[in-house]
Amino acid sequence: MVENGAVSRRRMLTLAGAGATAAFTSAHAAGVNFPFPGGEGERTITTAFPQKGPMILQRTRPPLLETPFDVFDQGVFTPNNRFFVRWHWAVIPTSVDTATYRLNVHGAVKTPLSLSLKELMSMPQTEIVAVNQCSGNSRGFFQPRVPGGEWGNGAMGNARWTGVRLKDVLDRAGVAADAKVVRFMGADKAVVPNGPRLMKSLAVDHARDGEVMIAWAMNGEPLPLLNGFPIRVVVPGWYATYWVKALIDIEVLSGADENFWMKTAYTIPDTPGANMRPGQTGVKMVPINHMVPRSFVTNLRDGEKVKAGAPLAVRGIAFGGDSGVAKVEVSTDGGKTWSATKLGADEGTYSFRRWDLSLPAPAAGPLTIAVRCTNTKGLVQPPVPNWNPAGFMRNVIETTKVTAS
Ligand SMILES: Nc1nc2c(c(=O)[nH]1)N[C@H]1C(S)=C(S)[C@@H](COP(=O)(O)O)O[C@H]1N2
Ligand SMILES: [Mo]
Repeated sequence: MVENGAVSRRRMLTLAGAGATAAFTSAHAAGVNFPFPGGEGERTITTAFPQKGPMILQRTRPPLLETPFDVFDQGVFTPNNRFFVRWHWAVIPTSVDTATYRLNVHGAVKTPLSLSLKELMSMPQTEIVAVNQCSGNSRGFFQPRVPGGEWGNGAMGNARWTGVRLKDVLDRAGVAADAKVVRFMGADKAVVPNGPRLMKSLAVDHARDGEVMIAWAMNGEPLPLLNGFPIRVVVPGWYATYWVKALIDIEVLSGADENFWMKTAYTIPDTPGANMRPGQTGVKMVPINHMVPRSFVTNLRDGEKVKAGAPLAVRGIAFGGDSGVAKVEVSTDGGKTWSATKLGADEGTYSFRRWDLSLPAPAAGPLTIAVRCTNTKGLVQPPVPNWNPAGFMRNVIETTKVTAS
């Protein structure tokens, strides 16, 4: 698939046609249950979804699949077949005809477009590495609990995205001078009559920043069907809700977008860290937007036994959110002192970054390892978890509790 670092357009279209007709069989869980890391409930590993390896099953219709956390220890790029999956409505594309597929661009533009995949893919190509993270990643850890997909920490993934700049597509259509926002819609549909189809929008200037893109490949391969084949929006540094999959429609609006998915769903308190008190009223809500820094230990799990009296290798991943990773530090004394870790290769501002540290030999007994990331804008992970009713934007300093013996 990769020729001179770029995905071959012809191969993509050929392979994609074949891969995409892989129809769904009804998904059955493989029957391995394990407890939710937060303590409550049980989760199941499934291998029943097309183009996906073992995934944590959150919901079958629509598919909500979480990446098992050990995958993040294997490298900073999340393999396509282990990349998490989230859809809002159950009527999702189960096959795609790449020959007749069209992306329509209309609204406040000079020339409305109806682009075939071939036309889109013959435009100048661009690539970016970026983390796709659900707004509700880690929601299952919120206290008090909140309703929604009870994700652990695996509703995120990092990939190299290949496609075209949204700016180039918009310039081809010629955005009107009075345009305010650019709205995206996918091919999925509501199951209930009048259910609002998922639509998300970005301010025109953001949509035209040259980073926001329409991707047809991730990690050098066509997008898996469940991750938005054949094309999806990629908004580096912003939460995944804007990364509209199976993109078929772009509408340029001259006014604000007041559709359900912008005005009602996916809003956060307009406060530092999107934080408020349970039950607090009169809080101003705004659409969720850019991501915040996070970091995780990936080679040790809560409850694991480690060797006392020998240096302890700790490693993991971090990301800066809407900027790069400036530093990642570890504390084993409850946050009194922090040790700098060694950062791995820089794959780009919006990518996962590997970190490594050799801890001095622990004495026998319990050991709590805390890790925190500071991004290049100077924002650091907070020691206290945030709370909001939708369970969005968790980025508290995470801890891993092990026992040395
Ligand atoms: N068409 C479409 N795109 C969508 C959604 C959806 O329901 N429909 N959900 C969004 C949300 S909330 C998330 S978290 C991401 C998940 O991307 P993934 O399934 O590729 O991991 O897709 C986004 N794009
Ligand atoms: Mo999401």
